[in-house]
Amino acid sequence: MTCSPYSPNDYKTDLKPVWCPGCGDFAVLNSVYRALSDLHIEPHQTAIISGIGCSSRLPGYVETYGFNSLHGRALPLATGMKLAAPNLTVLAVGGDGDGLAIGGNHFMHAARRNVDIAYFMMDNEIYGLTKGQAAPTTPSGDRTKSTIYGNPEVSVDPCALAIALGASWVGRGFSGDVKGTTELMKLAIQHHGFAFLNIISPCVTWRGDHQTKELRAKLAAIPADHDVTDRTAALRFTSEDEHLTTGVLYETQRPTLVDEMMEIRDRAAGQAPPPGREEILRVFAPAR
Ligand SMILES: Cc1ncc(C[n+]2csc(CCOP(=O)(O)OP(=O)(O)O)c2C)c(N)n1
Ligand code: SF4
Repeated sequence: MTCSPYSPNDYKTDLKPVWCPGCGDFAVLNSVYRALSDLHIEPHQTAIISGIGCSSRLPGYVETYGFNSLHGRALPLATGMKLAAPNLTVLAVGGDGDGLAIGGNHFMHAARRNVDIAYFMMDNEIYGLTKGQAAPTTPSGDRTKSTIYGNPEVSVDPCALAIALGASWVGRGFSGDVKGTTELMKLAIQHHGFAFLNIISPCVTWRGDHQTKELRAKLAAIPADHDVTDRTAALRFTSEDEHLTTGVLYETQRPTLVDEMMEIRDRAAGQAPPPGREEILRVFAPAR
C-alpha cells in the first residue's frame, strides 16, 4: 500500500467550524478529510460545492476548490463544473432541507442524468441554520419550531427517492461512525456516476441532544449477502422504523452525462455542421 502524499490534516483550512458543540457535521467533516487522504485526492483537482445551511458551510473547512452557493443550488453548480472540467473530482454537500425542499428539483435531474459526482447529504431531519423548522425529512408527528402541535406531513425517504430518480449509487451512513462513513464516502467518490450518500447527522440544538444516542442504538450494518443491484431489496432497508441500516444500498453501472455527451460529439463529427447565421436568415428572412 502506498502512503498518501496528503494526511487528513493537510485538507484542513485555517477556518474553524462554527457548528454547535456536538453537531454531527463535525464528524462528517472528519470523514471527508480521511476519505480524500485515503484516496490520495489532489486538492487542486477537487471541488466541493454546497448550498446554504449549517451543513453547507463544509466547503470552507476543506482545502480544495469550493463554493458555498445559494440555498438548494449545490447540484446545478456541481453539474456545470463537472461538464466544464470532467477530470475534476466534484463533490456536492449540504442539508436535507437544501437538497430535498428548495433543491428537490435539482436532485431529480442530477440523479436521472447520472452526473458523475458524489453528493453527501447531512440529514438532521430539520432546518438547522434557520432555527429548527420542519424539513421534508422531519418524521410525521414530530414537534418542531414550525409544527408545535406535531408535523402534519408525510416525510421524504431520501434513499428511496434517490433510487426512484435513477441515482446509480445509493448509500446511507451515520455521522458518529466515522470509519464507516469514510469508507462509504470513498466508494461514492470512486463510483462512476451519480452517487448519493445520505448521512444521518444529528442536530443537537433543534432535535435534542438525545438524538445521537437514540440513532446509535438503532444502527445496523447492511447484511453481507445484500444484492446491491436489486432495487426492491434496497428499498426494504430505506424506511425501517426499528433499525437504521448503513452501507451500500444500491449500485448499478450506466453511462454518465459526460459519457453520453462525448458519444454524441463523436457521432456528430464528420456530419454536416449546424446551419450558420447566413443560412438561417436565407430560410427564415428571405430578401424581398
Ligand atoms: C432562497 C432562500 N430561501 C430560504 C433561505 C433560508 N434558509 C437558509 S438555510 C435554510 C434551511 C437549512 O436547512 P438544511 O438545508 O437542512 O441545513 P442545516 O442547516 O440543517 O444543515 C433556509 C430555509 C435562503 N437562505 N435562501
Ligand atoms: S443548529 Fe444543529 S445543524 Fe446547525 S450547527 Fe447547531 S447542531 Fe449543527
